[in-house]
Amino acid sequence: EHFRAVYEHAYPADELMPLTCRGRVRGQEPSRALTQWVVLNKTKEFEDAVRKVLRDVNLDNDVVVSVFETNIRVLGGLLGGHSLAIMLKEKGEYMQWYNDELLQMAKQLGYKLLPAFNTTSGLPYPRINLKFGIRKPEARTGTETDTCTACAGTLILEFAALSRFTGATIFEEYARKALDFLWEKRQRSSNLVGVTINIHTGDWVRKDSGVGAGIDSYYEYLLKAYVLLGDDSFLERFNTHYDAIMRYISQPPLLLDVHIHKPMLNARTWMDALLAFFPGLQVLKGDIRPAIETHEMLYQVIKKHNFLPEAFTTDFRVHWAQHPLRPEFAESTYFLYKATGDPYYLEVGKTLIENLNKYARVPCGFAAMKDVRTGSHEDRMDSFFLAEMFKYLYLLFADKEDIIFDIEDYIFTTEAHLLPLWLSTTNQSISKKNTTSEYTELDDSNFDWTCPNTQILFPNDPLYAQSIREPLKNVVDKSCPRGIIRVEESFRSGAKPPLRARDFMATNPEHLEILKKMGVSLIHLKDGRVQLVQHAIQAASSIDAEDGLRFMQEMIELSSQQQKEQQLPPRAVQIVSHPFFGRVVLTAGPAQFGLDLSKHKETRGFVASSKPYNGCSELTNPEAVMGKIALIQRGQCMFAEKARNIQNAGAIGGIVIDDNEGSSSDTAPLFQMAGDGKDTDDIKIPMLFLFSKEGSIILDAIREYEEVEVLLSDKAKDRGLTGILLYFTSWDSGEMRESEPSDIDYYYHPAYGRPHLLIYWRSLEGELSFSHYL
Ligand code: DMJ
Repeated sequence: EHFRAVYEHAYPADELMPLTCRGRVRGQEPSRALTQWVVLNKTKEFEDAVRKVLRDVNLDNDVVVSVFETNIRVLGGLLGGHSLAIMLKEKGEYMQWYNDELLQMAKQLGYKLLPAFNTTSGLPYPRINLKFGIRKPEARTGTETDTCTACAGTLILEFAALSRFTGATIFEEYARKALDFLWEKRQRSSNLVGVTINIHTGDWVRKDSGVGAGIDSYYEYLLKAYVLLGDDSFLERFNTHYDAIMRYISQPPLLLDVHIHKPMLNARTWMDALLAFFPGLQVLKGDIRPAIETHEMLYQVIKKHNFLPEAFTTDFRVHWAQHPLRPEFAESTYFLYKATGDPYYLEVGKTLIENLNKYARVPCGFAAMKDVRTGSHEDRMDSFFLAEMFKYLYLLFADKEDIIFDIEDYIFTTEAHLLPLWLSTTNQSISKKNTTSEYTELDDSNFDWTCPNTQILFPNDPLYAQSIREPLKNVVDKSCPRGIIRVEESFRSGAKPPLRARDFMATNPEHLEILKKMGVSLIHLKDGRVQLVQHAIQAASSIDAEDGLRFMQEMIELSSQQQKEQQLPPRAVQIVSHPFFGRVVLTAGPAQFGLDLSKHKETRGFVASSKPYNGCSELTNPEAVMGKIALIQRGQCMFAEKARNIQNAGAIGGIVIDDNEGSSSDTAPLFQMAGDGKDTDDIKIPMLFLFSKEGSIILDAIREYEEVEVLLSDKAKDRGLTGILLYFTSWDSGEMRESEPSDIDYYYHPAYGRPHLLIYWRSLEGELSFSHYL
């Protein structure tokens, strides 16, 4: 019925807008939901749908698309359609006219994606223009430097299938090269990967690591590439990562992001909905126990909020309230049911369907939830709802006889398209990289429940899964703060925590151990500060939980005291030269020494980088900074020393740029650059501090325009504009919503001939989904 609704109201647009009963168009891309017809045993409808795709689809549109999404949704859809078309043709009744047309279209699309791989690393650019490719001015893309790990690591199934179906080896080669590069770049001591990576240098841009947004399907594709292609190196890589995931990220029943360099430290206190696919992957791996535990925890979150919120905290409160009808939980439910045969999972499926009907169903389809708390809707129904959610829910309840082919002969792509396993023995001409030497034997205690098949794993013990779920029965409800009265009493009694806030050092392993016991997690922020969060549920005992609360109380008092001492009005660095003309104003921190900009006239001048860049010794390029505002990097010596060195070289001011990659005034409070404890009256020039994100705007501007003039002042000078107000609109939903400041990157692009700033807003999946021209 709902497939028909899509055709009736939306076709040939990409997706249905279920509230307004219209089609959502981004380009005439092929239907992304072909395979469903066959799975649902609607063979005739499948045949019609294929004909429509062949008749109406044009792949040569001037549209910038995500390489990742186009691969998993469009290329995967075409290949899945082709796989089932040839299966049906062979059966002799349907699709007799079919002559590999979908495959030809897939090949055409594959070639269109290849220019994205033109990087030294072999990692693809995140986006490509289907008509103009990349980097040409008309392409409007190709300036990106970063991509997400999943974006670069979720290609091998579709690309290898394309190569093996067609004999054109290039696709599989490119996908393998990207995977090889990611594997090389894994953090060697933790064996984890970060969320985003620079496609040119291979440096990790976001060094947090989990199994959800931005990484998820990289892991999925390593294991599935082994299944589809039979190449041991993929399994070895997967097992190495899996061991690291189970060691650091899996904190049953939670899966919590950590830092790749400091994997014992949590990077967040919330989880995202995308990680709900992980129990399903664990089933494929054969590690059933943690799969049951995490799935059970997620199910309780769903029962509490009706849907899995886009993100939820470790005490199961809503963190991001949207729910775009994501299918991951249904996917895991299906695989767990297959593995255990426990009818409990049918009940789970029933609840999912009831909630969808009750809260998301609208006359034209199912609408995404804008806010699971209020039940409000968004006018969108993503293609994954049909491609994945419907398929997994149908398959959960389907008997073997309901499906006209043997689903065990296929592997599900991340978008639930089906690729035949016989591809493993077809056109195997791709040379495999020998990684065996790098593979070290693992402690396989994590794999106790490993089993090589997805048949019913515990036929003789139907209560097995239940016995694992039982202790977790109330995990979500239990997480509400407990023992408040007792804690207050013990506060009154004046008891002290085992570690005093004023003594705490984030680098002391013993302190970290105590923190862990008290249920306090340490989160390293991008700007180098640390954030502490306590969850009583994670403490070793209720006494430890109380100690944790006392410690946090002390910490709050201590930091509010420190903040009072540090409060300062921000200063500004304004770029005034062509083509910015004062429109870019960067928030800056003042110094406790040098010219006080709040009392004196602002300082205006061209900028020049000092040599050495840290400004910690006499400058070797005084002629370059003379009469200019010197740029100096933070670190290695006192701020005052830097100021003296640039002043001696003749600079009229200085800007210190943070050496902490990714720091920004959006996310970190400004601070005052302190003196060196001595008399700093000799420093006469003004000094300002910029976090790295703001600093790189100036550095990028120098790279592109060479001559960059700035104004250092106590506030932005009015040049017709008092500042820049930005609204971020979701490409997908058209809705305005707040994005996290750290999700925003700034780029200058000279190719358009007029001054502007591109701002990319990363979606949850790490996709660069929006740009704005000023
Ligand atoms: C799907 O498009 C894919 O499963 C992808 O790997 C991540 N999640 C979305 C749906 O939520």
